[in-house]
Amino acid sequence: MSLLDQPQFIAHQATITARWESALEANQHDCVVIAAGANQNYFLDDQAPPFRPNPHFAQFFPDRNSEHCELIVEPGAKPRLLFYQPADFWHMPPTIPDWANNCFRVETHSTPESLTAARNTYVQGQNNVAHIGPQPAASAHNPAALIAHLDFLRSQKTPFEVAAIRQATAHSVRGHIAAKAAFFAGASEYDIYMQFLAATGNTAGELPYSSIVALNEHAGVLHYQHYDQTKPPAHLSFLIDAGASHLGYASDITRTYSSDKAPAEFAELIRLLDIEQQSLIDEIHVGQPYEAMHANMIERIASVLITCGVITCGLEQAIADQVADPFMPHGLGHLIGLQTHDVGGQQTNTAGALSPPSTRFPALRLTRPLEQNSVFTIEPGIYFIPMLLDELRGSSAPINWSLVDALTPCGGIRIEDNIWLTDEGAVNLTREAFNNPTLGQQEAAQ
Ligand SMILES: [Mn+2]
Repeated sequence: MSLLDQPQFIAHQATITARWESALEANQHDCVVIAAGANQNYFLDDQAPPFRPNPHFAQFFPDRNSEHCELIVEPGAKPRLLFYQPADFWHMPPTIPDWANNCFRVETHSTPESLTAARNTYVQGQNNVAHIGPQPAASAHNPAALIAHLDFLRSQKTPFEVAAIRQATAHSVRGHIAAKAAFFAGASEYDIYMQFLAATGNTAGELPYSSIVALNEHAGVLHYQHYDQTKPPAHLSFLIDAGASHLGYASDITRTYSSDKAPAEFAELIRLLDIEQQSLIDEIHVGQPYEAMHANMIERIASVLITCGVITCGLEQAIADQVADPFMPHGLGHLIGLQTHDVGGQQTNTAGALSPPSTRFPALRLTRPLEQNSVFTIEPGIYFIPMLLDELRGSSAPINWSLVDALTPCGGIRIEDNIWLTDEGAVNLTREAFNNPTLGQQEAAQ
């Protein structure tokens, strides 16, 4: 049964409606118009990328077939859905899903003009109407204070949202299993990507972010963006950072593999990083400051690099001198949900106060203490990036350069899981799916 037909979806609607009501009250808006938005063509072209609705709209209406639709949320009343259903023989016009009638007062419009006229009638006489959406609006367009309020609350996932992320994780894990097999069969990056995509059940346009499919030294490019159709002379290493989506919710998963052609130290680094990542996840609890976890992971990485002979001094000195920092130039993780890098990660309250990361970890997207029912990634990495490491060559840095040179053709390592934090501790949604890859298949078929 689809998640949208389950009682938890009705409960989700009630929760987010209540959030909007409190946010509207706190910011003195009588009501809000939330527009799904409309696609924009490429410059001088009649083609557009796949449509992604305004995430504030998608949280109520998790269906991409919602271009030009609008919601009106007004405290004390069932939200109103103005559904856009054009008479169009070029495209398949969207139909109102059955579940929508349980959640909204639904009405259909066949032209944008009729929809706009109806909306203006409904909000007439209301004070300080907020409009949230990509297209310009007459009044209170995307008020920052209102959006900050909602962004802060978005970190707390409803049971429906956790279930959707769980399904998205299951889809992605099926792709990862197919991709791993393709790597060990000697496929090109392009062919591995195709195997990944086919196994997820997503179209490319539904993926939450561009998959990173990197062989050998390409694994050392943090956001490597190509899919090489040529097989490399040898398959040393494989890094895949690729998620899938379900009902608009994202998963974000990374795995790294070593072949027997890579130096033995590379496989050992993967094995030890995996142990440290899981050990860190075991310690996660509500209230923990995320930046402290990042610092803790850097210490663990220093220890791993010493064990494998990359760092040549003792642990105390490696920590004091921050020797491991250039091997992990990225953040430990981020919130995830309707957006791959979900909003509010550096916010400390509904008023929009920010806590930026320290200058030592500028790439960290998540700095607020971890809360119950948040979903976030834990994704440590060990990279051999010449641009970063070459700055240290010739210095007294305690680094075994000949080993670095031997490992650089393997690029780098990242291991990324999606974590749901409950009052009883961390639930690792990603490991759960790898342990049961048929999870979510029934849902995917719908
Ligand atoms: Mn990530």
